[in-house]
Amino acid sequence: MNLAVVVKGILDIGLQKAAQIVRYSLQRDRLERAPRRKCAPLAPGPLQEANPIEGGALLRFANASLQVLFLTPDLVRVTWQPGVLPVPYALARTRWPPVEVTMHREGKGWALGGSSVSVTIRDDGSVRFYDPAGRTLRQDLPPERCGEEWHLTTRLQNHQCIYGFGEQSLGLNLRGQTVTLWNSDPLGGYTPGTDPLYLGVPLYVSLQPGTASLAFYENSYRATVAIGDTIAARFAGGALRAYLAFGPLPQLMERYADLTGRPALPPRWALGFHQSRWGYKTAADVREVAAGFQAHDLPLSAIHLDIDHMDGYRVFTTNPAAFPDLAGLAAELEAQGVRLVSIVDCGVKCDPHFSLFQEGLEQGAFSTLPNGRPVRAPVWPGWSAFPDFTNPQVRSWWGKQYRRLVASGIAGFWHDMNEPSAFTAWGSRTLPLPTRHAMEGRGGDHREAHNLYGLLMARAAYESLHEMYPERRPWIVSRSGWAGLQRYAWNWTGDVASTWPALRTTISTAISLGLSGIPFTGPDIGGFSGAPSAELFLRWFQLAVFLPFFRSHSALGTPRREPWCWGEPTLSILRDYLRLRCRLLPYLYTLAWEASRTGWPLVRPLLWPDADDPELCGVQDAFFLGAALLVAPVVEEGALERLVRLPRGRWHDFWSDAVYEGPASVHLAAPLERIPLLVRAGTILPLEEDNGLVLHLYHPGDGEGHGVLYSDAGDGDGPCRVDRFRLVPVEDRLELRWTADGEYPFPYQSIHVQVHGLEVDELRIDGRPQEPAQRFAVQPLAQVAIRLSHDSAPGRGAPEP
Ligand code: MIG
Repeated sequence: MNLAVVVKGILDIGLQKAAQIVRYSLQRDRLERAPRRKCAPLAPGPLQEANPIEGGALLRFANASLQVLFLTPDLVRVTWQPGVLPVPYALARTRWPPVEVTMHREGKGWALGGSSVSVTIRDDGSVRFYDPAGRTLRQDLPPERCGEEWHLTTRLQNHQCIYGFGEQSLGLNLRGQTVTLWNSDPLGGYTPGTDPLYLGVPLYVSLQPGTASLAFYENSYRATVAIGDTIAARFAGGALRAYLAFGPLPQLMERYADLTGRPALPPRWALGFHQSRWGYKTAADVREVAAGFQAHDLPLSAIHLDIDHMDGYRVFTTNPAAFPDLAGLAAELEAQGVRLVSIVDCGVKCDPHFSLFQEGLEQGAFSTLPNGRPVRAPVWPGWSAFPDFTNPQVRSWWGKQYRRLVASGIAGFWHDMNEPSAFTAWGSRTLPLPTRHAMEGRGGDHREAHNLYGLLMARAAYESLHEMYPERRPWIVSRSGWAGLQRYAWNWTGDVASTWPALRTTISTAISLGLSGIPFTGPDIGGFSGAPSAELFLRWFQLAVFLPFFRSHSALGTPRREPWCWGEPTLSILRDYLRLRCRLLPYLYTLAWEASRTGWPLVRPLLWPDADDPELCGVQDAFFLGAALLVAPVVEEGALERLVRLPRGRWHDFWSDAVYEGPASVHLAAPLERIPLLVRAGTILPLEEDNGLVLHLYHPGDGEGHGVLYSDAGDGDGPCRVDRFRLVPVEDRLELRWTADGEYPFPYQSIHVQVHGLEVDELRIDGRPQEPAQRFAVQPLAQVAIRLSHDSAPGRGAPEP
C-alpha cells in the first residue's frame, strides 16, 4: 500500500468517502478471496485426429483442440480450446468468404496450404507459418493450459522489432519488456515504465527486413506478455484465439481494420485545438477562457468541462448554480466557433433521489455481485453503481442519457474512469473480479468483462448518438478501451506526469496506439499532474500540433497554463503553433479520411514505409505524420538543436527548404520557436493559408510526386470530394495533374501553388504561358507545367551542358 497516495486521497476526498474506500477495499478482498491453486502446465498432448473444414482444419489433441481458419489468404485465425470463446466485441466483421486451403500430411504433422501463407501443425501442437518461398514467418511452441490459463510462446529472431499493445509507456520497440493487459488507472502523474495503463490492446506487429506480421489475441482476460528472445503470452482465462496477418506494415493495418473496424471519420472541428482544465467550475470561468483566446487572437475549437461542472458528481447533470444556462453558454461559444465537450464518468451515484440511479435499479442496469445485488464502489460521487455495458439494453438506456447534454449544446463527450476505476485504499482499483456481467446474455464475470468496459461504454454512446442525431458524427474521447475502440471513439493518454521523460514517452505511446488500430490520440499538453516550465510546455505543445488529438489539460490545483499565462515570448510562439495547426487542417483532415478507409494511423513509426532499415527500429523520438511529414520534436531540456535519423530518400526542411539525402543522421537547428520538421520529396502538401488553399509542391527528384485533399461539410455524411494531385516529370518539365471525384464543391476561393526545391524557369497554366514565379494563383483542376532551370534540381549532380 502506498501511504502517500492514501493520505492524499483522504485529503482530496474527505473522511466520509475515505471510510467508503476502506470498506470497499475490505469487501473486494473478501469477494476475491479464493484458494490459490498451483497449476501444472499441460501441453496439448498427442494429436488424435485431424480433419479439414472449409477454409482450414480442426485438430483434436489429447488435452486440447485447435481450429485453424483462413479468413483471407493473408489472415489466419487460430483457436485453442478449452475455454469460453470470446463475444466478438472487438470485431467489425465475422463473416468471410471461404478461402481455398489444401491439407496434407507432412512429416510429423499436417500442412495447410493457402496462396500466400501456409501453416504446419506438428503432432505436438507446435504451429508454424511460412511464406510461399518457404521462409518461416512465425513459430509457436505447443501452448500450455494451466488451470484456466493459456500460455503461448512464440519464437523471435534477433532483428525482430516488436511494436504495439495499445497504450503503453514502455518504449516503442518492446523487446526486453513485459506488458500487462489489464486496463488500470495508474494514479497520479504516470512516468515512463508504468504498466499497465488505461487502454491495453492484445496486439503487436513484428517487423524485420523482408517480413512483417501482426498478431491480435482476441482474449479480454488479464494477460502478461514477456517480450525477450520469445514472446510469452499468458492469459488468465478464455479460449486462446489469435488472428495472424502477414505482409507489409500498411497492408497489416488494413487487414486489422477489416477485422476490427476502421476509425470513424471525426467532425472536422475535433482536429482543432481543445482547451481543458480540471477546475473550470462555473460558466464565468468558461467565458473567461474563451474571452482570453479571443483577446489574444488564439484560434480555439473546444473547451472541456471536467467533473466540476456536474451536480455533486452525478453523471449527465450540471450544477445549476454554476451553470444556470448551459444552452445559452453553448450558443454564445458556438457563435465564436468554440464547442463545449462534457466529461461523462461511468459510475452512477447511489442516491435514491437521483433519477438515473433509480431508473438503473428498476431496469437492472447495473453490474451485480454473485448475490444478485448491484455492486457498488466509491468514486467521485461516493458510492456508485456501474452500468453493465455488456448488456445491449443497458447500452441503449445509457446512450439515451446523452440527449439532455446534446440538447444543452454539448458537442462532444469525454469518457473518464471507465477502466472501470474505483477508489481503493489498497490492492486492485476496479470492481471485484466475481462481479457478474451479461456478456450479451451468455453471462460472464469481471475477469472477462473488465478490459471491455471502456470499449462498450463508447459503443453505447456512439450507437445512440448516431441514431439520435444521424446528421452529426458522434465525437467521443475515451480514457479506456480495447481492440475496436476506433469504431467509436478517440483516446487521450491520461494522467501523464509533467516531466521531460513523460514528454518523450508521448511519442511512442501515440505510435503504439496507432499501430493497435487506435489512431486518434494525444496527451495532456504539459503533462497532467504538475507544473511544467514554459520550455517544457512549449516543446510539448509543438509536438502535439502534429498529433491527432491536440488538447491542453491539467489537474486540479496545478498552476494555470492557458497560453497567455506564460507571458512573452512563449505566448507568441504558442500563437504561431496554433496557427500552424490551422494551416495543417486540410492535410490532417485528409489523413483522418484516409484512416477511416484504410485503418492507417496518422502517426507512424519511421519504419512504416520501409521496414528494411534495421537502424530505424528503435527510433522513438521522431515519427511520420501521414506520408509527407517527418516530425522530430525536441525532447531534451535546453536543447536548441537535435540529431535526426533520416530514412532513405530526399527530405526538405519545412522551415528553410534545405535539402537532405537519407539514409543519414543530420543535426537540425531547433531554437525555441522551431520544431524540426521535414517534408518528403515529391510531396504535394495542402495547407490552409491566407484564407485560401496553398498547394506546396516539393520537387520529386526523378520520381513522381503525390498529394490528396479530402473535403466535405466537416460533419454529417453529406457529399464529399477527393482531389488528387500528381507531379510527373516529363522531359525538362514537371507537370502538375489535378483530378477530382465527388459532388462536394471545391471549398476554397483562392488557390495558390508554391514551389519548393526548384527554380521555376518557365510556367504554363492550362497551356497558357505565365510569368514564372515560385508562388502563383491557379483555378480548381488547373494543369500546370513548370520548366526546371537546369541547376535547380538539388542533388542531381552537375548541370547539363
Ligand atoms: O480521478 O475528472 O484522467 O483527465 O481531469 C481523476 C478529473 C479523475 C482523471 C482524468 C483527468 C480528469 C480527472 N479524472
